[in-house]
Amino acid sequence: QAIAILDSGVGGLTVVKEVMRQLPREKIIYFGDTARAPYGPRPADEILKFTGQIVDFLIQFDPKVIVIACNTATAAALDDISSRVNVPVIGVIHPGARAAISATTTGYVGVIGTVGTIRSGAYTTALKQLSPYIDVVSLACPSLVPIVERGEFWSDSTSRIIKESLLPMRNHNIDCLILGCTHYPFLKDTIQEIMGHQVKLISSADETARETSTILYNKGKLATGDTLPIHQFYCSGDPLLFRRIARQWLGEQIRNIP
Ligand code: DGN
Repeated sequence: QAIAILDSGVGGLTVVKEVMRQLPREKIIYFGDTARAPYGPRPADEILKFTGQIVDFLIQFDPKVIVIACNTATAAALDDISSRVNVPVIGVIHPGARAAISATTTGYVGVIGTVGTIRSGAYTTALKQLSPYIDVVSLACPSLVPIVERGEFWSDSTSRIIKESLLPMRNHNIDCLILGCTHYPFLKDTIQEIMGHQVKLISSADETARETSTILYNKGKLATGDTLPIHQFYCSGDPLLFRRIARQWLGEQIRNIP
């Protein structure tokens, strides 16, 4: 049985990488809805519908856990999906919020994400549940996902777009910034440079992989055995572009994408 991981596109590969690192024996089946990305600007009911379709596809593989490695889809669909499938479903927002709470020392936390994630207020709710006195500054950065989906991580225009997007966040005295979109770790170095090194960047990938591991452990479902798994990757859009980005991010481990 595999761990099923989904995203609107290539962003969930940031979670895949961390799951591979923490759980190297687990087989992963990934679906990136690259043909319909970005989800960020779409209405919540459409995101719910798309996420449901992907889960219907992944459930055929009889996964032992489903990871919604997309903040936008987590905000719109986690509760609905959890209530209708018989497998544990993990989102990325609570793990991200937990990681930020343990990282902040001043209690001033920034969150960047898609329009859908920021509009949902899901991070503010999750952070305040964990620590009521936390101050949260949220900012939607809709221009960043398309850059990542095109695989343009390092151009001058990419840096300019990131800089312009983050400008309002730089006026706040935050000590950590949640990358509240699984696409953003692809742009981490530039984001870090623009925000300054006093700001700690939080990606939910690490904590999400840990939660996956805990759930599998508690259910007695951690993979055993010595053979390394062969992962499977699916996308709904251009497979060559997907493969290029996945290879760049994950390295040789995905050499055999068909
Ligand atoms: N990776 C998705 C997220 O974490 O929100 C990006 C959503 C999108 O498609 N814009």
